[in-house]
Amino acid sequence: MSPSRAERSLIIMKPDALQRGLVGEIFRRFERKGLKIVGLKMIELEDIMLEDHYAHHKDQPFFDSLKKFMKSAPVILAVISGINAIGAIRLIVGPTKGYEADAGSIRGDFSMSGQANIVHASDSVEAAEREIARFFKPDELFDYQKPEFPWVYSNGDK
Ligand code: 3AN
Repeated sequence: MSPSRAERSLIIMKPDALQRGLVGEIFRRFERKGLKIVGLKMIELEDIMLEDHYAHHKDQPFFDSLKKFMKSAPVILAVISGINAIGAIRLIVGPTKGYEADAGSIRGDFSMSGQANIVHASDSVEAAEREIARFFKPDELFDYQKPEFPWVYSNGDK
């Protein structure tokens, strides 16, 4: 796969993002970067979704607490697209533990926690496509042109 292919990432704005009024701030950071919102919804997560989404953590001691936290308020799900979007979004989000994340990243600026860390972002193209399919039907995802596109990318990026 070419490293410069357009990619999509599943973003989850976690219960702490909603409770702390950070939803607009998070979207602002993705939008001003030049990324494109192509899907959006608000849901309450259920155990079955979380057991699938966090299957890699099912044997961890924090798994029950993680599920409880993720169900403690609704979440906002977004699909965000762009060339090289997966890596770019992970940098904007920062590493898992907020207290270790660089200032300037979402977790670095707003989280002191390993669990309440504001936002989930897909960590690979394969994971992203799996995660998007878990939460969005094909007709809930949109394809549209943004006039700023030629100013965000240059020919070499495509
Ligand atoms: P990331 O969200 O940075 O990709 P993962 O996939 O390792 O990190 O972890 C998924 C979620 O599980 C984290 N966002 C966090 O909410 C929770 N989590 C991970 N590690 C811990 C931990 N040591 N204690 C509590 N919760 C954790």
